[in-house]
Amino acid sequence: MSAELSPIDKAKFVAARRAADYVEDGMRVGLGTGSTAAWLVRCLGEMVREDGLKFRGVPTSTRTAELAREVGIEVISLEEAKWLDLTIDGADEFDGELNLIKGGGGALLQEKIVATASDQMIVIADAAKEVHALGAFPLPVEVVPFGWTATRALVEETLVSMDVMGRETTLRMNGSQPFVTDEGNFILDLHLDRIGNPRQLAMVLNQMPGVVENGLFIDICDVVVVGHGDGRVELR
Ligand code: ABF
Repeated sequence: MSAELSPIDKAKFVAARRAADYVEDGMRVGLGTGSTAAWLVRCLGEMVREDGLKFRGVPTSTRTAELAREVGIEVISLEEAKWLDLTIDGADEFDGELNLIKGGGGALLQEKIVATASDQMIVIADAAKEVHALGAFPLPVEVVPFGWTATRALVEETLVSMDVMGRETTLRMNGSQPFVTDEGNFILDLHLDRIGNPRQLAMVLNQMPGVVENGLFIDICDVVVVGHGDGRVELR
C-alpha cells in the first residue's frame, strides 16, 4: 500500500499502521480527523475486512464518520459508547511533554471531548510535527458566532499579558465565508510563534465568554507514534 507514496504520506501511513495494532477485538475506539487519521481509518477498515477485527469506532467529525462507514467500520456515537478504550488522532504539533496543538482541520472540540473520554490517547504524526516549544503552528480557538468580534478583542487583550511572542488573531475562512465547525461555531487562529506556558494559556482562554474550546491538549496524550519518510517509526 505504501510503495508509491511521497515521503510525507509514507511517514503518516507508517505511523497510522503502527498505531492500528493497538486496536483489539471488542474495543470502543475514538477515530481522529485529518490526513494522518484518514490513513488510520483506512488501515483499520482493511483489518476489519481482511482479518475479521471487531471493534466499534466513535468518529470526531462528519468527514471521519463518512470514511469509517465507507471502509466497513461499525460507527457508534459517544453517547452509545459511553466511554472509550482508546483514541487515535493526528496533531499539528507536539512537544517533549506530549502536549499538543490540534484543530488545524477544525475538529478540535469533538476531538478533545472524545480524547478525554478515553482510557488512552495515541497521537500519530510525521516527524515534522515535533517541536521544542508549541506555537509556530497557529493555535485554533473555537468561538461562538454571536459576538465573535468582541470575543476576539478579549482574546487579543489577554494575550498582551501572557507568555507568548505573537498576538495576531485571524478568523478562519472558507472562501469568502467564515469556516463553520461541525458544532456550528467559528475558529480564531492565534499566531503566537512561541507559547511559553501552554497550560496557563489553555486555562485562561477557556475562561473567556464566547470561547468554546482551544486547540491546546495538555496532559491528554499518552503516546506519540512518529513516522518518518524512510518508513521508520519511533514512539515518544
Ligand atoms: C486533526 O487533524 C487535528 O486536530 C489536526 O489539526 C490535524 C492534523 O492533520 P494532518 O494529519 O492532516 O496533518 O487530527
